Order: sequence, then structure tokens, then C-alpha cells
Amino acid sequence: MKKIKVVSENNESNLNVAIVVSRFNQDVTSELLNGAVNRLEELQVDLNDVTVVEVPGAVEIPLIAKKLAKKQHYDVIITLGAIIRGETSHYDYVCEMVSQGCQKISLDFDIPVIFGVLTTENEQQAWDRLGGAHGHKGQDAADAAIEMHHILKQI
Ligand code: INI
Repeated sequence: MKKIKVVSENNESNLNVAIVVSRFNQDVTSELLNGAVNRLEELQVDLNDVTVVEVPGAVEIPLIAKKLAKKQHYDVIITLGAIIRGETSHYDYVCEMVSQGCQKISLDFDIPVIFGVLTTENEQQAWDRLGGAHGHKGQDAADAAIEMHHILKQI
């Protein structure tokens, strides 16, 4: 059995990263962004090679991710957002649109589109995933981006 070994050089210079972050529930999404950017920096990604695009809400993420993918300039795209359930079924539509949209772009354009969009029942569950009991999903998104980049380079 041959196993693909993921080698991280711990120096990710020349890695072009695009981050699409939504403003809806902005307290949460700014913390996602901080976590992702700090982690990229820790991994030696040159922040001059990181482009951040803000959009109004999670529904708007896929179109911008698609435009960025089409440029063929970025190695990975990280999407960040916070969808928090309200009293109506709107939550379900938003979740479906953004998740399916991101997956489609990844497969259509052969580029990792990391899904750092929180989908939670309430705001507390979101904070629990931003340095609380469930780690930090912004950092996790950055880690997943780097790992996917290395896997793709090796297959
Ligand atoms: N957008 C979010 O990013 N999170 C939410 O929780 C949310 N809710 O609950 O409504 C939300 N709605 C806005 C949506 O993403 C679009 O911006 C809007 O529908 C305009 O297209």
C-alpha cells in the first residue's frame, strides 16, 4: 500500500491564499478571520500573498469564491462565515446555498475551498468554536488549507 505523505515545509512562501469572509454576525466572523490569518502567519505564509474579500452574508460567499477561483492565481480559498439559527427556516436555505456552492466551486475549478462557515443553533455554540471547548475553527480552516495544498502538490 502506498500512502501519500503530507510534507509541510513550515515555510509556505509563494502560497497565494484568498479568504472570503461574510459580515453577517460580524463579531463571530471577525474572530474567525483573526484566527485564520494568525495561523497562516504562524505557518510562515507571507501575508502580502493573502487577499481578504468581505461579503455581506454567507449566501454571497460562493459567487466571490468562484470569481477568485477563475483567476487561477490562488492556491487555496478559505471561506469564513457564521450562520446562526433564527426563528424561521431561512437558516436552512442559507446553509444549503453556501455549502453546496463552495463544494461545487472546489470540484469545478480543482481548488481547495475550505469551508470555515459555522452553522450553529445559537451564538454560544459559535463562540465555543472560537477558542472555547471546540477549538478554533478559523485556525482549523487555515490548517486545512495548507494541508490540502500539500496533498494536491503530491498526487
Ligand atoms: N447570513 C449569514 O451569513 N448568517 C446568517 O445567520 C444569516 N441569517 O440567519 O439570515 C444570513 N443571512 C443573510 C444572507 O446570507 C444574505 O446575505 C441575504 O439573504 C442577501 O442575499
